[in-house]
Order: sequence, then structure tokens, then C-alpha cells
Amino acid sequence: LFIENELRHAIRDKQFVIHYQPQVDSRTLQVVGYEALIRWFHPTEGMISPTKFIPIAEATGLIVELGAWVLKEACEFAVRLANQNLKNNISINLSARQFKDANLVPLLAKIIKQSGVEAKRLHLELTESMLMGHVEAAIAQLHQLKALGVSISIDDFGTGYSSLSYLKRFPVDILKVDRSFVKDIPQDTNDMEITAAIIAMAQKLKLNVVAEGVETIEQIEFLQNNNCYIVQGYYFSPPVSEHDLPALYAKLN
Ligand code: G
Ligand code: G
Ligand code: MN
Ligand code: NA
Repeated sequence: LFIENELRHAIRDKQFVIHYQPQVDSRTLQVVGYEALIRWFHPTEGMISPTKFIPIAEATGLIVELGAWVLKEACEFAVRLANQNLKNNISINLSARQFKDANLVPLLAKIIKQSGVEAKRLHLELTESMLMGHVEAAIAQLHQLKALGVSISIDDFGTGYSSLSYLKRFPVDILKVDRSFVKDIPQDTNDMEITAAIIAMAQKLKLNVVAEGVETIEQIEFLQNNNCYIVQGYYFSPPVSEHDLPALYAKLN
């Protein structure tokens, strides 16, 4: 209850910021996109991790308001990039409750229109578990979202309850290989085989694939050798504030 009240206050008081983590094409070292990751800077507690407050926001329903704020901020960020001629994709995490919300599609339509963002720049990240509950409803919601022109990513792929036959029925565009599979490459041969299999399957299904949690050059080389070129992780950059992006570009180029 304490944190619920704090969260309500924080939303009113605008204590949140979004950090952006680059997604890099490892062949060209160009930034192709960013994942938007929310941060709570509490006036006395300091930074509070989303792993702590997103579940509470989700349980209390505050995620709907907070999630709407993230969508708006991320779209406005994408427009600022476009104004600098940077055609980057922006990945936005949706929580289960947001995804199920009947207002999500009209809300996103409104934000796209008001911000002026190109809808095709937006990638919405969902997890497998969010799709597996009510499959027909999920498919219908995905079709409505895709009709707005956005793309759909499956986040943390391989960690949830996934069914390959369902995966084919869902109109999704991108698989994000979970960082738990990437982290022990090249020591763990099982993880290497799983990662290679996910990439191969994505190719067969004509899905794009992004590897998460990439921290070493060996991991990047392994991924390249298995035809996965878009990578995200501390090797290139942690999530950073918009203010710190110029320094990141300077480092990459
Ligand atoms: O950036 P970090 O590793 O601290 O993120 C922790 C978790 O919080 C991740 O699972 C991430 O998907 C989630 N998260 C970060 N930002 C958002 C957000 O804006 N909305 C939702 N629903 N989850 C987020
Ligand atoms: O669940 P999701 O994939 O959205 O979570 C993203 C989280 O992973 C963020 O909290 C982000 O800070 C974290 N993260 C991003 N890159 C790396 C990395 O290279 N290593 C580790 N350990 N965590 C990472
Ligand atoms: Mn994510
Ligand atoms: Na993930």
C-alpha cells in the first residue's frame, strides 16, 4: 500500500524518466533502434528498478496511466530523432494489463496522430505469456495494433510457455532472444544450440531477430555466424538518458 501511494504520487509528480538502450547492427555499427526502459527517480529513495514497481503498477491498474505516459514519451522521442534525420525504431514494453486494455488501440492511435510519429518506427514488445492466455483475443488485438502500422516483438523469447504452432498464428514481426541464452555464450554449448535454433526458426518463419544482453565480442561473433546481426546489450551501451545519446554516437563512430 505504501508503494502504491508513492506510485500515485510519483505519476502526478513526474518522477519517471525513460532511458534508451541502442540496438546496433553489428555489421555496420549503426544504431538501428532503441528500447525504451522506464526509470523511477524517487526524491529520497533514489532510483527504483522497474522490476520493483512495474508489478505493483500492474496489480493496482496504475500501469494503464503509466504505460500511456511511456507510449507518449517514446513517440515524442522518435519524432525528435526523425527531426535529426535519424530513422531509428523505438521498442516499447507493454505489460499484460496494457495489452488487454480495450482502450489500448484507440489510445495508441491518438498518440501516433498527436505526436506525428511514423507508426512503422514503433515496435511493441510483448511476452509469450501475454499471448498464451486467451489466444483468440490476443490474435485479434495484435491484428488491430498492426493495422495502426506498428510492429510486434516477442520479448524474452524462449523463456515463457511458447508453442511453435501458436507462434505461426500470431501476427508478430520480431523475436528477441532472451539474454539468459546469450549470457553464457561461448561457454555453454546448450545455450549456443538453443540460440542458434531460435535464430534459424525465426528465419524460417520470416521473423526478424534481435539478441539481448550482448556483453562480449565472442557473443557478437557467434550471433553473426548464426545470421543474427541486430544486437542489444552492455557491449555497446546500457540504457542511457536521451541527454547521453550524443556521447554514445561519438563512441560508436
Ligand atoms: O531496464 P531494466 O532491466 O531495469 O528493466 C527491468 C524490467 O522492467 C524489464 O523486464 C523491462 O521489460 C521492464 N520494463 C522497463 N520499462 C518498462 C515499461 O515502460 N513498461 C513495462 N511494462 N515494462 C518495462
Ligand atoms: O525484459 P526486458 O528484456 O525488457 O529487460 C531488459 C533489461 O535488461 C533492462 O533492465 C536492461 O537494463 C537489462 N539489460 C540490457 N542489456 C543488458 C546486458 O547486456 N546485460 C545485462 N545483465 N542486462 C542487460
Ligand atoms: Mn524488453
Ligand atoms: Na528481454
